[in-house]
Amino acid sequence: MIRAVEQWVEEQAALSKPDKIYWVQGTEDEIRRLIEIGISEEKTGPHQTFRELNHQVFAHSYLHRSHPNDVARTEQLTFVCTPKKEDAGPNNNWMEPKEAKAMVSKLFDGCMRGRTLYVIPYMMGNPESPYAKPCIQITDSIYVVVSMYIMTRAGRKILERIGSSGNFVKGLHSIGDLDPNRRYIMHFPQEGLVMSVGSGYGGNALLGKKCFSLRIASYQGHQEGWLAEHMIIMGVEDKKTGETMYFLGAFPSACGKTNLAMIDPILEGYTVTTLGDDIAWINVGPDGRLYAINPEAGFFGVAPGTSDETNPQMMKTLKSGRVYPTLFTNTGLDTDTNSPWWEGLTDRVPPHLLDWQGNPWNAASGKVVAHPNSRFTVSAYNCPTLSKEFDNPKGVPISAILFGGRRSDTVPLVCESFDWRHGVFKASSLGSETTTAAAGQVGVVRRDPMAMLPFCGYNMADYFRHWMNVGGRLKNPPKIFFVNWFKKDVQGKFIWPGFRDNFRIIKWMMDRVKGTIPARETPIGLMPNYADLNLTGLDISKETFDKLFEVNPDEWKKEIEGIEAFYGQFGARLPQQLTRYVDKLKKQII
Ligand code: SAT
Ligand code: MN
Repeated sequence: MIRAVEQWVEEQAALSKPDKIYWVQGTEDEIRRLIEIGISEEKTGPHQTFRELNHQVFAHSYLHRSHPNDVARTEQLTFVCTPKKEDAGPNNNWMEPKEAKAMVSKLFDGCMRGRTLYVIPYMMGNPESPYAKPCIQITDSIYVVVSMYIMTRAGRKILERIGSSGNFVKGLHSIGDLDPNRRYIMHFPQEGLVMSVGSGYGGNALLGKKCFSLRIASYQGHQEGWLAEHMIIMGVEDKKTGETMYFLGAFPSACGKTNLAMIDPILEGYTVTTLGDDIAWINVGPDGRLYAINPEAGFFGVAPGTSDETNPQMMKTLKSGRVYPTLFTNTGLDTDTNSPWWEGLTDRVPPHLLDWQGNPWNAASGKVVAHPNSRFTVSAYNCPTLSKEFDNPKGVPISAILFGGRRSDTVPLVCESFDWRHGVFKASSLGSETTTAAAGQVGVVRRDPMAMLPFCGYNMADYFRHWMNVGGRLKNPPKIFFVNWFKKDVQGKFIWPGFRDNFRIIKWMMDRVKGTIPARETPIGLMPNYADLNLTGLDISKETFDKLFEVNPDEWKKEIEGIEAFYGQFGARLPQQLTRYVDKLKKQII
């Protein structure tokens, strides 16, 4: 019955030559057994280990320590392999598919000798949803299997959904020997195939995440008329009317995306519900509105900086342990309590800590306790603010899309685009500062369109055109807003308090969506009037407000140069509309 899947698995097993093949069932018993195998591996091997943590502190939680060279995504080793180079675009590393396959196949040849090959049937999205997609991942890592349980809907029942068809996305993964010289993450969008070798890290190894749900899915969305985006999904309920408005939000990393998805509103009368913190699949519904689902079923978030202050809902999520285990990867360990610790978790640094590599830590070393990219992997169903619409097969109707970046100048606190097309122009030229490193050094602005630069599985010029086309099919397009929580004053201090106060901006957007307040027109978009932004309890004078919403011609001159340089690499493939927007802006501002 499941011929196509079995045949593919057999072929991969013939290549990688495992000792055993194990088909993942998806039962709780099974997870427990796999975790136990992982715990015993800790004693025998250096990698892929689980250590049981104190369930009193973080219920049902385990610590995993990775190889020290395998702690993040490796963009330079990530390829999009299309027959023609131009189809991958200047935004991707490219290799010819046959050549790429031949090269990685050598690395897969015999790589699972002495190991078990796990077959994980899984679904991105609720299996009931017409927008969900079935997949098979093969891996030789128990850490990856358990992570996929948490992050996706995994188990044998997905095989029935696939039936005898060959209609599933294929992911072949091996941790290989973890040598960065033999590490490749290869995407074959035309075949719906990912081959990843040499890394056990989330974005490289949980192939349902960035590899499939963004790179392959964005390609499929381009073919099929939908969008796969690097976005949070959140609902804001007005307690008085009981109505909920749904937002999407795209931000490059380190801009507080996960915190926003779980924001605790500073204004009375509203409840925020969470639907997703990383990826959204967006379709045009039968009524001509945009509908979004979260293809994932868990959160893979950065641990450092997460605390009861910055994200109390996430802390509750991590402590819940209700559904599935919770994994901590590369955090430190408080040996007195046998619980994870990371910078920012508590003000008081526990007296006895092991660092993320398991070595005793002392403050004098000047080293970090947790790796800056240490992570938690936790089921979305443990989140107390999870929306009751989370599993709605149709998704939720979207009223507004937010785009954001980290900019110390130029970009105002919030700005509404004139319409969908103008919003696409602004999102396609979105910039964000790389973190401000040494003293005095200003962050470098990197263009990161729609926060998708590392995740778009095809030429971004075509992607911009696709965004324009999707808008053309909408009867009721969402409003598009641009936010920048990170503007700084001359002393280099953040002007806007951020965190919970960001809800004030959300409230302004809600009023704009409802059409209850006017906005001020500027060359770059629509901005709030002082009287319409609820600033009660904040010390924001009219002067400060004006600074937050300033459109400075010198700054914008530089911005336009940056946009033109970025657009230049797409040549004639870039939609002309985009250059027309730049030209218009130039005339108005400079
Ligand atoms: O790529 S991951 O999803 O693992 C984390 C990230 O956003 O960089
Ligand atoms: Mn992400």
